[in-house]
Amino acid sequence: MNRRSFLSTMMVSSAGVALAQQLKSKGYNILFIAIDDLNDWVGCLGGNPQAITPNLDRYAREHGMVMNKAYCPATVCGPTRSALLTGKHATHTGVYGNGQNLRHAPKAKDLETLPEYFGNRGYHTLSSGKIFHKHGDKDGLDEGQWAFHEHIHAGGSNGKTLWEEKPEVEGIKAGGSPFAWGAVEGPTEKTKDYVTCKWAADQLERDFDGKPFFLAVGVSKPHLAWYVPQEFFDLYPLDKIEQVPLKYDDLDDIVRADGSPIFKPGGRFLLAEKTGMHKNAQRAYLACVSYADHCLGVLFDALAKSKYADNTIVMIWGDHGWHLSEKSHYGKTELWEESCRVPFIVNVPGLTPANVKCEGVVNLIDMYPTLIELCGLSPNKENDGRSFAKLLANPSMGWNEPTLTTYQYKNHSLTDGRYRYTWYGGKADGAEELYDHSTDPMEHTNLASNPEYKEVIERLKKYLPTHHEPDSPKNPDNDLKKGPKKSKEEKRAERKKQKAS
Ligand SMILES: [Ca+2]
Ligand SMILES: [Ca+2]
Repeated sequence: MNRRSFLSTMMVSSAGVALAQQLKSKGYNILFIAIDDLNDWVGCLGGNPQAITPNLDRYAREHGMVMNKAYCPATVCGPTRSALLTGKHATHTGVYGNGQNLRHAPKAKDLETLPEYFGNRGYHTLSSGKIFHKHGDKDGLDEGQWAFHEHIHAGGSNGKTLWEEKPEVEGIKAGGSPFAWGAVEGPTEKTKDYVTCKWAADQLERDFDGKPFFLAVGVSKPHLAWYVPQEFFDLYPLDKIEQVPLKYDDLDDIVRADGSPIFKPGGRFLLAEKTGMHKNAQRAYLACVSYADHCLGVLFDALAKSKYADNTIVMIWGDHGWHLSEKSHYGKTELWEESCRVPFIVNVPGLTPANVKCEGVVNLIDMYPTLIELCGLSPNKENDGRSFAKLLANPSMGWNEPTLTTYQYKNHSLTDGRYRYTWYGGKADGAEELYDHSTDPMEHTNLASNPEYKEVIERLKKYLPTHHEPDSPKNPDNDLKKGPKKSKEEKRAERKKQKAS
């Protein structure tokens, strides 16, 4: 143990003793920052050493604690956000897919969501950008505005496209969001995430009638499509990009009982492969990560200068991971580490030591009960997660209970910080995967059929959910992706209203 970590251990032990007292005296505000589809390609997370993220890195170094083993409750936007915002796993709500709006799910619609919980208990709640998943609904676009006292639809618009790349091969479909990228005309200050972060920065100059605030900010990149200003592509010269190593046979050992493979290479992977665009795609993702980081810098600077700097809890999280060719896959959805692990940085002034990496296993669904405990509210009995407030005060304590990530009905993955165990009860008749991260961090060797690991599997299996709520109804109005059509006058009036507020 070097001197620095010894001192930080001393500091956190005393913090642990005084946890309850310290928290009661604070009256914290909350800054809740979601970054859509950001994986661990962030400097301080170490997922890709090429990532240029000076603002997130500086925030972690000076203020935040990096939760190095943080996992999402589900590996797609809608279900992971539904779970962490309602505090309930998909297995209890039946919200397993992006087409299901929690507001129409019988087991989710009456739950008090995280912002409502704070809003109903003395907090002023406000948001902009994607916090809840968006759904077209009969009354228009439902982006969770009902959960906040104030919600501003994300503004800004990217300028015209300067150049773009869109890998195309006849007969191969990418699937999902457009697999395309390129540079848009600046200035960066006019683009969506910058406008959102600037809006949030401006809120920190307000008073909230003496109430604490819950400010939620949703950053949209690096979600596809990867269009950001040229300056962010310029950070990564294409010929300097170090491509993720390919392992073509990696899926061969993930098989059904009859030995047939469960997975095949994804459409986006095949497009990148056939067009020779792996480097281009990975560069574009990195450019979007740096763009998101740049926009967040505006918010971090504003917080540091504001009167709320010392009494605001900050939680910065990505909603799930993202594969960039690992397991022959570009995207989220499946239950491997690259999809399940998320960036998560936490600052609780007076409690969390800065510049510390915490190896305790946490899940984003744990944020709800943790924020409740940190802010001294009474617990919500409906919460599935467990508060990690103690861990924040004492980041080296033992904490590694296996945590759950779900993808669709009856497919689950558990990790305890060393092993990842996955069970495909819905997808492949109970087929399994087991990886040992102490020797195989990229999950290349499936140990599930190796008898030496029988006990490990038996131990982890006990944590699989016992209840599987059937799929909740698909949102009947989901094809109204953007809500009913609006006239030019209506749109203009809306913009005016947003500007004024
Ligand atoms: Ca997402
Ligand atoms: Ca493999």
